[in-house]
Amino acid sequence: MHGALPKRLIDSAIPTDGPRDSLRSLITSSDLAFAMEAHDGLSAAIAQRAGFKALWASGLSISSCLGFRDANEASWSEIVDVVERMADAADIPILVDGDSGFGNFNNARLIARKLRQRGASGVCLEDKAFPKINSFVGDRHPLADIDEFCGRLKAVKDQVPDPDFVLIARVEALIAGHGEDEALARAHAYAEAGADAILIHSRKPDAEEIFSFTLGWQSRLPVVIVPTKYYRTPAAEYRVAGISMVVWANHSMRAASAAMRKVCDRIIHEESIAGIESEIATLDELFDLLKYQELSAAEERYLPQAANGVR
Ligand code: SPV
Ligand code: MG
Repeated sequence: MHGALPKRLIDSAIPTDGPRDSLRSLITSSDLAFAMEAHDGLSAAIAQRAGFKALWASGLSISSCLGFRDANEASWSEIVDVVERMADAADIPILVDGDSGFGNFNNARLIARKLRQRGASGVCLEDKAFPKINSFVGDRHPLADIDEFCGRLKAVKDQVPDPDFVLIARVEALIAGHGEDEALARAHAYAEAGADAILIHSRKPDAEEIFSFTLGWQSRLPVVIVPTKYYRTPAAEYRVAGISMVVWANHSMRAASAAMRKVCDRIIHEESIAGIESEIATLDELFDLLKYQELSAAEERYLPQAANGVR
């Protein structure tokens, strides 16, 4: 099913290949959907080329690539700028990790509006205070007051009423060690506040607490998960549990980091780039991903022959 495309996607600098599923249709469909992490234009283009139908603009990955820690060290405007590069380089919907909203209701609604303007199809807000710290770091994960967090969600909904912009409420109760009852109570409150879906996060090595949550939740709203720590669970089990979307949250960034480390180690030791040439992306592959052929075609069409160096 093809939903209406956000205007920004239609205006994308690089011509699109045709209509895409909207983020809302991916999340509400009965099929399990997958969102692939991206952190810049190139990783977005690669994920689209691989066949992913949605992107996760990961706070951890974007921060890491900017040399920041995932602790709100990157500013909201830096995140928005990266999302814009992703939206220009790929024309599949982008779900943005909005952390805890960069402050109170006012900051949350501002970043949501800016993300929408710059090409995002949705934002995920987590029920923590500002500044947050990545959910896998340490044990101190104080949760936001439920009513105050509901205010953030309502403010985003009021500020961006666009039905093509999806608001996901991320429940961190399991991460903070408060258990399933607290997680369910929070998820119900966020549904009342207008969230379109719930992201339930866990850092256990298996998916048991996720499946227990989905049993209690009874599909009141679509459920999104991030199986970074319980990575051995097969996707088939998520289908059985009625989960709507799986986010592969940081794997392009971690793959790039490992590849860069290896190539740097090789080059410094070998004092040569000859040995790694066959192991890295060719320049033609990059030119293809970023559609250089479109630029050549555009030059033919728009650039006077003389200005093009042709006499
Ligand atoms: C991210 O990708 O930044 C996330 C997911 O928020 S996690 O790192 O699992 O918290
Ligand atoms: Mg994050």
